[in-house]
Amino acid sequence: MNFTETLQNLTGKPLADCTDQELYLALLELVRQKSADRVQPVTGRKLYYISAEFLIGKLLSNNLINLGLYEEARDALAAAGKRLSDIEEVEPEPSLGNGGLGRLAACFLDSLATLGLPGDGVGLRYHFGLFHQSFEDGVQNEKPDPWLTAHSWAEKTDVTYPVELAGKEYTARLYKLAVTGYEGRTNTLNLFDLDTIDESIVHDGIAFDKTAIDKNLTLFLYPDDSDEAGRRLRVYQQYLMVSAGAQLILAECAARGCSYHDLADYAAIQINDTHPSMVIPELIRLLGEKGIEFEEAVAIVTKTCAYTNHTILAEALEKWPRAYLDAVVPQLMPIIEKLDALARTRTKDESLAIIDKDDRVHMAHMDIHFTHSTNGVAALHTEILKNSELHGFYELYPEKFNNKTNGITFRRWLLECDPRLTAVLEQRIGSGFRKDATELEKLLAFADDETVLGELTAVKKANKEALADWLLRTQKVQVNSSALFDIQSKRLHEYKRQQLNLLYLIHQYHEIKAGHLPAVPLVSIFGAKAAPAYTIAKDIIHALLTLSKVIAADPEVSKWLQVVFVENYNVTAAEKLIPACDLSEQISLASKEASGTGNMKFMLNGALTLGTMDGANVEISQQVGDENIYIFGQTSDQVIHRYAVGDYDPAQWVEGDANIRRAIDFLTGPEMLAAGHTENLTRLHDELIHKDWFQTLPDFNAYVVRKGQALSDYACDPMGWRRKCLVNIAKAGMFSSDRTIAEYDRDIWHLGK
Ligand code: DL6
Repeated sequence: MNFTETLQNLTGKPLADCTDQELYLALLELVRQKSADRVQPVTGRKLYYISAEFLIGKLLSNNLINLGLYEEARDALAAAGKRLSDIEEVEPEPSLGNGGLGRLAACFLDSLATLGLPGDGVGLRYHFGLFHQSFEDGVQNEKPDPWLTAHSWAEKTDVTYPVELAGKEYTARLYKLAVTGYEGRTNTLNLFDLDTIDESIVHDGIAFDKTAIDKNLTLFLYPDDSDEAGRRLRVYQQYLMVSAGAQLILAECAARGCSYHDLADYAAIQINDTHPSMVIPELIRLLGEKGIEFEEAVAIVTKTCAYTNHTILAEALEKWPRAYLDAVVPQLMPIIEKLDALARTRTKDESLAIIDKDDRVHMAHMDIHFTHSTNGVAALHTEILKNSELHGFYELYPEKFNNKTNGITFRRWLLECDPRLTAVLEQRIGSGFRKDATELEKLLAFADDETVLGELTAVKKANKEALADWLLRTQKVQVNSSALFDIQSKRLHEYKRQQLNLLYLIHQYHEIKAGHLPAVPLVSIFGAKAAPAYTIAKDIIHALLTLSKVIAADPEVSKWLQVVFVENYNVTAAEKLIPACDLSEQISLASKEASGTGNMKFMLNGALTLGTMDGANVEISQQVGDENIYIFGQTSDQVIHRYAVGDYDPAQWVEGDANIRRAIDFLTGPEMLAAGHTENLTRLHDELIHKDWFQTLPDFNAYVVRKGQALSDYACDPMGWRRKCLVNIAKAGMFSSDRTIAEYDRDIWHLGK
């Protein structure tokens, strides 16, 4: 049976007579059948990657590519007058993640399955994901982002586990989502939910009764935690995930012959950030129920579990008030107390305790004491953990610390999102890079080949035009596709410094008004969601949207400069933006971005990085060499020193620098106030002058100069620019998540053995 006939069997009618929805469902079913054929038995150790986030994105095209069906499907549909791209649009995107942490988890699942390794995800089946972002009157608005339909990728099972929350028993139901590897095996993403969730309790955007646990528990990822009920709700969610997950792990291992004493021979558990940390005491508790004594259970769990740290931001390292845990998970508190006592026998250093003197439970501390591995996610990040943030732990357990530089799956971030570039690469260097990313280096042989450089230029042009069409269709924004596309897309956070870019744009506005025209017109594109309770982040969004209006209304400036803020930035939007980017903004305050993975995606798609020496930017610059990246700003040592001295006073920078003062004062000047809201703009203005916690101002001038250099290189030396792009693509191989996963397996998991 050929592909058309197979699909027709599923739709029950000629493809030409089907709606896109019917074709989508038929393809979904086909993928299900084909991926089921690739499920393999598990022998030896299997990985369970527990994570609050799995930012999987739309799955149809990714699955078709991984199963080797993409071209056949596209051609069969085209023969019936249908377009696969239209059918892709039918699929709702699950917004089960917030940013890099969740997308990393999704890339890891792809690589595990591609490498043929047994490794499943464990998480929650949020009904409305993070939230859907729209802009109204220049302000971020939040709404639910539903993705669950009658026929979803996540299939309901009969498997349930009891979970006790605040003394009451709830029933966690397992949903399974097939994870297809590229020419690999099929693994599973296990997502837990309650049958009692009531979506109708959500009102006025994303508000709901935070105390109705049976109805609200899995409605949203990261529910607002600005009040106590919200914070407790996060504890409820985390325990549902780890308790159901731990029960699943023990049941699966037992079914394969595990006696529980030998759990570490059957399971490797990776704790992705601190959200799943309670899996440690929960496993100890469950092993106790199986008759295993505390000391032995601790040893088993330590051997089985490993922890990944994804941030040095103290506020993101969770510390739960003991009272919350007493209320929500009283069954765990005696175990956590015993773990705290045990940890205290290993060190007298109070700052390494699990329960501190203010009765807060430090989840990361529990992870480090009671897992066998703690890893950072980029070389610099791991060094900072070892030398400063977690130095005491490093002294206590030097053997536990290791680095695993993040990576991205090239199936989604090259093959799927940039078919034009993929075609050029295949024509020039063959298709080996699909499975062995280091083969991209073969492209270096064409670094001086004007034909190939011309092909790369044509790809970028076509991708920029495609993005321009998409922006027009979805955002009602018209952009000049012959301008330089400069993109900063990532979570909105002060440490990522979208505000630095904002100040640059204001500076450019003034320069253009003064007749100092840039080397090339610039379209500056942003994509970012701000946490609903993060006031300053929302003020930054407002300032950018307001500036965008001010510039658009000024014909003198708008010929040269345009600011576009994409609504509801998600994986689908990223797949449009990244292939079309010329200049990738990676401008976090050095030392604060653990790794970044957007930086890798942009590089792979032939954008040049404008960045600080932070996170994986450091390794990118080592790969491509100084001449193929635009680095600026303070080093992490300088930043850490400035924090340590504690004398940073932004007001002095404002007073001492006319350009900085002009840019900051513009925020509350007449043009902006006429177009925006005084309250938001004034708050941001004051924050920058009086706090500027992430040291925007000391990096301002260096940023302006370096960006000016990039613009002028782009305009004055197009071949030189394209050559740099080629080097970036060729050197991206090290950032494949296949490499990352192979390292985790080699050093931490030892899967299948
Ligand atoms: O490791 C994945 C990703 C890194 O690439 C980012 O640099 C890092 O910010 C992110 N971490 C988090 C955790 N919380 N915070 N902040 O999202 O992890």
